[in-house]
This record gives sequence, structure tokens and C-alpha cells, in this order.
Amino acid sequence: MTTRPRFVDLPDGNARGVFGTDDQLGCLNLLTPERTAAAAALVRSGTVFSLNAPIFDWPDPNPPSSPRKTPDHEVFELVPNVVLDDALNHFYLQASSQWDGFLHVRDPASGQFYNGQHQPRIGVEAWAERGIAGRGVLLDVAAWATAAGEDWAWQRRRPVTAADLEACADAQGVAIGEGTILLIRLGWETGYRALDRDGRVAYASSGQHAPGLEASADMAARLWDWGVAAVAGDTIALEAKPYQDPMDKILHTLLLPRLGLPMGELWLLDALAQACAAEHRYEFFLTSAPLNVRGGVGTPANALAVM
Ligand code: UVW
Repeated sequence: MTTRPRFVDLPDGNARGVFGTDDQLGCLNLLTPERTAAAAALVRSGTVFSLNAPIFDWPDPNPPSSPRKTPDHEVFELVPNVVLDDALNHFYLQASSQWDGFLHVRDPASGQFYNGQHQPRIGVEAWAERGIAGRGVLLDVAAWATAAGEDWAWQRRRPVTAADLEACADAQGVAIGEGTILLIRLGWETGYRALDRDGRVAYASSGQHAPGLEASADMAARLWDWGVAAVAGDTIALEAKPYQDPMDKILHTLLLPRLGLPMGELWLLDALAQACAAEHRYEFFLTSAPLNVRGGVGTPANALAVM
């Protein structure tokens, strides 16, 4: 691969054409076969961490503003008394642990999806046909901030800056090189698990405040210049919620249509974070198999980390 431009050299922070005029993989192109092979060498104990929450009840309920219907799982007999079959009704691809695909957000300034795509033509099938595998790095921002004496709260808006990410990586002794799949733990899983049903309903109707990545050119620049191939976290939006900027300034816009950087949300990261802390090792082999849905806007992550 030829040298990528630095963020400062991208016109309007837009990477259109950097990976080819017809490209629909964006920063996933940084997961080269050489890097994936090197990442496989990170497997030592062979312990596998599934990073996927249940499809139907994480989070539950979805926010009242969401048009998502209540899902249900139908099991039926295909051959009486012998063969069962099943179906997921109201299966929302962006409920639960997921990737936001490039058709999730248009750039409000240009009306274009990633790489100048005007019409929603190619979706997550492009990622599914390729598959995602490479070096994962976890930044446990919640643990880092708490250790630094901050009063961290999983249900309070707290923008995490590029400088925070750098300091957290330094404290953990991990480098984020080109082709890293970056996981950001914000402590959301722990907090949400502890809520009872009434607490979850109250949280859903109160705007789902959460810490998350800062929506700024500085953050977009840090992720791009590091060479992050994809970035995911444990909260609902990955970026701090509620959004405070107009739609052309939210991180979703800066990353998806402009940089072609996949964003993952609602990933389960607690068990992996515990293992990383115990081993003082924050890098691992990571795989994700997006669903092959033609024109898919998002997809379950189907992500595994292997230590
Ligand atoms: C937006 O609301 C923009 O994104 P998501 O549904 O991924 O949080």
C-alpha cells in the first residue's frame, strides 16, 4: 500500500479516493494479510472472548425515540416431531453489539456516503465478503481515568479526548500502530448490567447520557494518523452522548462518510478488560464476521478476541 496522506492533508477531512475510487472497505484496507498474520502470533493462551451481547435485550428497552419494534424469536416445526426451524422477527441489525456500516450516515455537507457514494448501493456486504481479522488493542479508559482519581460515571456525558487516548495507551504500555482495531472501554457494560428493569427504563427515557469519544477534528485526526482500521466501544454511540454538535460535526459524520472508519457500538468488553489487566497485555487477535446483507446499513459484530 502506498503511504497514506496525513489527516491534515485530507481535503475537508475527507478520505475520498485514498483507497481507490470504487473502494467500500475504507480503513479496513489497513488490515493487510501481513498484519493479520502478525496479529495471529499474539495468540498465547488461546482464551476466546465473545464480545457480543444478546441480540434482543442489550440494551433493553431501546430508547423511546428509536423506531425499533420489539423483537421476537419464533421457533416452529419444519417436520413435525423431527425438525425445528426458527426465525428472528423484527431483527434490527443495529440493535445490540454491532458495526455502523458506511450507509448509516451521510455527510450532511455533501449528501454523500463514504467515498462519494450518492445512492445507498453497497453496504455491509462489502465487509462481509472480506471478513475482519487483525490486531485488536483495548484501551480501558474507564479504568485508566478511575485510577487517575477521576470520578468516572458510565451514565454521564464525558468527552474522551485524543490526549486521553494517548495517555491511556501510555499508561497501559501499548502502541496503536497502523492496522489496529481499537476497542474503547468506557465502563458502560458494568453500569448497565447493574440496573434493574425500572432503572433501564428510566435510563432509556432520559437521553442515555454516556461518556464517549469526543466529536472533534482532533479525534478524527488521531484515529486516522494512528492508522486505526476500525474503532468500537461498549456504549450505545461510541461518541459522548447526548450529541452536542450539529450533525455535520458529530463523530459519526467525521468517521463514517468522511474517513471510511467503521464504528462499533455496544460491544461487551468487561471480561476481555479483566484478562488484559491480569496479563498486563492489551493486544490480542480479533475477528469479526459482518452479516452478508446486501445494502446492509449496519451489522451485528460477531466479534471474538483471542488472547
Ligand atoms: C446515530 O445516532 C448517529 O448513530 P447510532 O445509532 O449508531 O448511535
